[in-house]
Amino acid sequence: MAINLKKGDGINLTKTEPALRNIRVGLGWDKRSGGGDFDLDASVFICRLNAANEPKLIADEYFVFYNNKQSPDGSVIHSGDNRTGDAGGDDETIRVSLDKIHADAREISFIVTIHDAVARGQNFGQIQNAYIRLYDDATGRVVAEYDLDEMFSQETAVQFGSFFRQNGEWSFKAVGAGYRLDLGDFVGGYQ
Ligand SMILES: [Ca+2]
Ligand SMILES: [Ca+2]
Repeated sequence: MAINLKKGDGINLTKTEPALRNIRVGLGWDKRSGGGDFDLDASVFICRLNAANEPKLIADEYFVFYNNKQSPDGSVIHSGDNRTGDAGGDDETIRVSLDKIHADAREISFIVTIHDAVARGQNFGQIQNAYIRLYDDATGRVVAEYDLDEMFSQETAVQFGSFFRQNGEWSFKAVGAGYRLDLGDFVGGYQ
């Protein structure tokens, strides 16, 4: 059964999902009738740890987003930019093959942002049916999900969660931290 995550929840899937190797992260949202367009973006940061144990991008190309749809190691593939969320189901997806990830990678973090949120005066609370889900890509089963419009109504960015590698083993930790930031702020922090 999928775990419905609450704000700030931390869950460790190492024990409950030991077989997870191929993951899909799905971001979905719908336009409000009569409202303007909302452009949500799903992004991934594939990081090593620096001397201070902080996650930093292995290289700029390991930031996977709408303008860089595949990591150089081929482990992370983005479906491409969706600017309206018009269709049903997942509007943007990111696939991750844990077995292909660069040997130096220790952390893979997933972020959702609203494009131009400040300029457009937007936040998640104005969007309909916004969610982010973690699937087992082999079976399509939902492992965990956040309801973004209810949980993060005042915010413009959410750190969904991260995969961590320790001693060769990957685990996923949901973070569920909301921010009033844009994508550029996150990129600065991971460089
Ligand atoms: Ca988008
Ligand atoms: Ca949609």
